Amino acid sequence: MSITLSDWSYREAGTSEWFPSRKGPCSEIFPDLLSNGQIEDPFVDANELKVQWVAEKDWEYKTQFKVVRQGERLSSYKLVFEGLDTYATIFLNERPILTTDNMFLKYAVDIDPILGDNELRILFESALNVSKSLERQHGELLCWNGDSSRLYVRKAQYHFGWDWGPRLISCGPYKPVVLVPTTMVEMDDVYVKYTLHPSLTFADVQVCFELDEAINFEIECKLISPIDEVLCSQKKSYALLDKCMHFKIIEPELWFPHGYGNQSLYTVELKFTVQGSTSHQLLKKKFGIRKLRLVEEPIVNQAGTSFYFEVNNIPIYINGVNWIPAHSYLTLLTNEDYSRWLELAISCNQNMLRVWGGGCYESDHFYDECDRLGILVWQDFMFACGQYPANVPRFLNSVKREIKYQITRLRSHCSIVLFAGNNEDYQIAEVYKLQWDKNDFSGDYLGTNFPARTIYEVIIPQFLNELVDHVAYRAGSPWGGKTTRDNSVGDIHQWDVWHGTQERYQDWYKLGGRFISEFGMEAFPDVRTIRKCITDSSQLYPQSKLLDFHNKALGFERRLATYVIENIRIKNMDLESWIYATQLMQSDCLAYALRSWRRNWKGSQDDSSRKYIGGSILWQLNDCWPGTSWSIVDFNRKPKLAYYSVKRESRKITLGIQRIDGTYIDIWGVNMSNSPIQGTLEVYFYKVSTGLLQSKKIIPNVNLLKNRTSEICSDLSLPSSLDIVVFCKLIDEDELSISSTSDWPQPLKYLNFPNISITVEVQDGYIRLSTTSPVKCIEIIPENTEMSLEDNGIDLFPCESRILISKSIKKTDNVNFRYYLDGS
Ligand code: BMA
Repeated sequence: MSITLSDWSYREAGTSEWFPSRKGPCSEIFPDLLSNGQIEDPFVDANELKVQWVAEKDWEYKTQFKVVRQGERLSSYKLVFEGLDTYATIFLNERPILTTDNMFLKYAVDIDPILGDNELRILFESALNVSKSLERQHGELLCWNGDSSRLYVRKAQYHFGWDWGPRLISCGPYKPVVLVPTTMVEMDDVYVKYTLHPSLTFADVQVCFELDEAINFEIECKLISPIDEVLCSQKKSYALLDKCMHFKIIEPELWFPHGYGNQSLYTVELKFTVQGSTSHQLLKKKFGIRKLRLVEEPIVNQAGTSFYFEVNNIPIYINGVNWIPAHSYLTLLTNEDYSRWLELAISCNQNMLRVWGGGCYESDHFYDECDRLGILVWQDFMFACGQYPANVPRFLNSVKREIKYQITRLRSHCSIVLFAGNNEDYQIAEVYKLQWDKNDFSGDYLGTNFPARTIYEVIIPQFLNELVDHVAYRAGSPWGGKTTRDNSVGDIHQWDVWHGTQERYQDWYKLGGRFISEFGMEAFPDVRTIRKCITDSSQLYPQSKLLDFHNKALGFERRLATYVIENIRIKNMDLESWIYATQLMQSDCLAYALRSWRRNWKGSQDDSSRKYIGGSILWQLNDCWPGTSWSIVDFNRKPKLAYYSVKRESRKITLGIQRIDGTYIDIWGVNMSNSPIQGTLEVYFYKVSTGLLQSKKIIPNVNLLKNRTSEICSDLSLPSSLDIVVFCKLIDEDELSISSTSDWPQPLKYLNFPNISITVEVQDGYIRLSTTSPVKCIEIIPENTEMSLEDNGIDLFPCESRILISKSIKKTDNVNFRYYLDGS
C-alpha cells in the first residue's frame, strides 16, 4: 500500500519556528503564508508588491511518516515526488537523498526508512536567486514577458509575471509526495497502443508494460468496452511477455470530439500479483481509439497549404480557446474547478483547448476530463517567448528528462491531438535576427545563438517517435511558413488587432491565416470580481491606480481606450458603464473574427483544397488572478459578454453578413453538422434611428450543405446607406428559427436610437424578451448572482421575441437589464 504524505509544516530557512501548512497533500508557500496571516492577499489591491520578498528567501517544508513491518519483513520503498517547485534538496532523517531542479519532472528515489517515525525535510532554494545567478554566469537572454532570468529555470514561466498575471514566484511540494513499495506498478508503467485499420473497422490493441524485470509479476488483463462489458481477458507472467499483451477489437467504437459523435472510452483493468504473494494490485486505465490527420495539402486559388484537423476521416473546423493556468497557485485548483472550467468551454461550443507553453503541463484530471468531454487538446511544451539556453548542459539534460516524462505521462490521452515545441520562440528568433538558418537541417544547433532549435527540432521529435502514435507535432506556434507571420502555411498568431499595427477589428476578415492559434481583445472582468479584489472603495473607478495595477498588459491604457473609443459611445464613465463598454467591444470584436474566418471553410467534406481556414483558437479562456485581460471568463468564473458571442458564433449552424462599401451585403451560412439543412431566409432591414422596418426580403430554398460554408447571396442592396441594421433568420418549413444573425452599421458609436420599449417576462426556467425596435446587446443582470444563463448580451429585433433558458430561474426572481445606449 502506498501512503501519500500530508500534514506539512514550513519555515523560512535559517529560522527556528515551524508553521502548519494548509491541510492536504500539496503545499505552496504563498497560500501557506496567507492562511497563517503572514502576508496580505497578493490578489487584493496592490499587495502583490508587498510580497515580493517571499521569492527571495529559501523555505523549508517537513513532515513525518511511519513505516510498519508487514508480516515478517520490512518492504523496500521508494519516495515518489510527483512535483516539486523547483530547486529542492531532500533529507530523510537528516540524510540527503535527492536534489531537484525541474518543476515538471516526477522524481523517485529508493529509500531506506527506519521502522516507526521518519522525518522528511525539503529545502527549497529561492528559484529567483538561482535564476539570477545562472543569468549572471551564462548571460542575459532575449525574452518577452516576465523576468528574463526565468529562461534558465524549469519552472512555470508565468510565475515570473506575464502580461495578464502577477509575479508570484512560488515554491513547495506542489504535487503529492508518496511512499510507494518498490513492487508497486505505477500508472505510467502501462501504455495502451493501437493500430487502427484505414477502414476504421478493426483495431489491434497492445497493452504494454515497463516493469522491474527483477520482480516476478503475474498480470491479468481485462479489456472492457465503453459500455462496461468485458470483451476479453488474458493472464500471463511478465517474464513470458514481450512487454505487451495483444488484443483485437472488431468494429471498435471510436472516440470523437464533442459534437461529432460519442466520446467512447475503453478500459484496461489490470491485476498485478507478485509471485508468491497473496496480495495483488489493481489498476485501471482508460483509452480512446481514433484516427487523426493534420491536413496540410495544396489549396486552390490561393497560395500555400491547408491546415486543419481530421478525426476519423471527418474534417473538423476548430473553434478553440487558449488555456492558461487557472490560478497563480496551482495547489488551490481542485478537480471540481477543472471540471467546471472545461464544462464552460464545452458549453461555449469550443472543441479545442490549447495548453499554452508559459504555464504548466496540466493535471491528470484535466486531460481525463478532456477525454471524457471530447475536447481536443493542442499541447505546447513549456517554453514561451524566449531564447532558451539549450547550450547549457545541465539545462538541456533536465529538459530531456522532462520531455520524456511528460510524453510518457500524457500519451494515453486521446484528446491530445497535437504537441507543439514552444510558444513564440521562433518569433523571438525572427524579430531579433537570431541564427535561424531554415536551410540548415543538420540537427546540431547548439553552437548558434538559437540553441533551443535542437530541443524543438531534434529532441522532442525523437521522443515522440519513440513513445507515442496518433499525434501531430509542430516545432512551435506560430510555425510553418516562410516566416512566422506567413498566412498561407501553418499557424499564425494574429495580434495586429490590439498589439502590432492595431488594425480595426472590422477588418479581421483580411487578417486570417490557414489556422489562427492566437488572437484576442481585452475587457474588464465582472463587477463582483472587481469589488472582491479592490477593497479601497475610493479606487472603484475605471482609471484608478489600483484597477490599472490589475491590468498587466504593456500599453493597455492606450489600446483598450483606442478600441473602445473607436467603436463605442461612452455616455457615462462610472465603473459599471465602463465594464459594459469594454465587454461589449470585446464581444463584438471576437464575433467579427470568428464569423469572418469560418466563412472560409469551403468545399465538400472530402475536398481539402478549399478549406482556406481550418479554425482559430482565441486568446484566452481564463485568468490566473482577478484582473483585466483578454480572457472571456474572469478569474471567478464569471463569463464576460464575449463568452456568449463566441458561443453563438461557434454553434454548428450560423449565418454571417458582410457589409460591403456600406451599400450592399453578402450573406452566407455555416453548417458544421453532418447533414444538409434546407430553409427559407428572411432578411429584415430596419432603420436604426427610427426603429422602423424599411423592407424585407425572402430568399426561398436555401440549402446549407453539410460540414461547410455555403454562400447564400451576394450584392444584396441596402435600402439606404448608413443607418440600416440587417437582421436575418433561416426558418424551417414550420417557420421555426434554425439560426439568425444581425449586422449593424459600424462603428457602433455613431448609432442613434429612438425610445425603445423592451418587455422582459420571467418564467420558471426561462426569460422571454421582446422589443418595439432594434436593440444592441441586452445584458440580463439577475439579482441571484449564482444564476447561469444559456445566452446573454443578445441583439433583439421586433420581428422575433427571444427566449433565454436558465435552469435556475424562478418566476418570482427579479432580473435587471441594460443595453447599448440605454435611455438615449
Ligand atoms: C501571446 C501569448 C502570450 C501573451 C499574449 C497577449 O502571443 O503567447 O505570451 O500573453 O500574446 O499578449
